[in-house]
Amino acid sequence: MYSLYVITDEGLSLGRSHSELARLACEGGADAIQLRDKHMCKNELLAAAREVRRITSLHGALFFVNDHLDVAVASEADGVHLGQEDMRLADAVKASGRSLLIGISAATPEEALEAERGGADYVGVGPIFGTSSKDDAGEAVGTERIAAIRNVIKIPIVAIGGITKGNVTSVIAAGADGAAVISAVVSQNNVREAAAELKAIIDGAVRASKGRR
Ligand code: TZP
Ligand code: MG
Repeated sequence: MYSLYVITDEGLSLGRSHSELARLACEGGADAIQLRDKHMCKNELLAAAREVRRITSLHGALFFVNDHLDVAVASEADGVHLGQEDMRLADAVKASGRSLLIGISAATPEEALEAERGGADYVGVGPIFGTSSKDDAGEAVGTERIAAIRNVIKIPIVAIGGITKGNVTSVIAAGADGAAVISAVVSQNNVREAAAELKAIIDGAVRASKGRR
């Protein structure tokens, strides 16, 4: 459900739009797309969200809106992704009338447990590795943090931050259910192929980790 989760960011996309990125990533096999835009006004964001909704529906991929619950509802997204400084989970659960999936960024086992208890559908854990895609991402927490969080929660863990073809296997082996990426897909010349390669590696790593359990 969350094995390859691609976050669209037009600032890192070599000029490609959210909807183009979503189409190419879905063609490459992305399971979920998150629309992330810190610059657009609400109306522009909603228009982009409606396009990404149409594309993700065609491909059977989940669609999340970053930060904006109202845009998620208005575009009929599957869910919203909220950071620790965004609308609080309890308020989001109430405001969405339980009609949206809710993902929460959690950097520590405490935050992850609080998210699970509050009804979150998954947690985004990171930054696992160093990243220049988010200015305020903070210190890399390493794959050990995934294992520590896996020990205390049951809901899916989507690891994020600096994840590439070269290190994604270690993230899944540590207990993540999937990986969320910007640059490893969105900034590549061939977005479709980058998504397909990453997806194949993740699926192989998930099969291997299930075999070990
Ligand atoms: N949240 C934590 S790290 C990050 C976000 C949005 C950026 C991930 O981008 P990349 O290019 O996959 O490191
Ligand atoms: Mg946010």
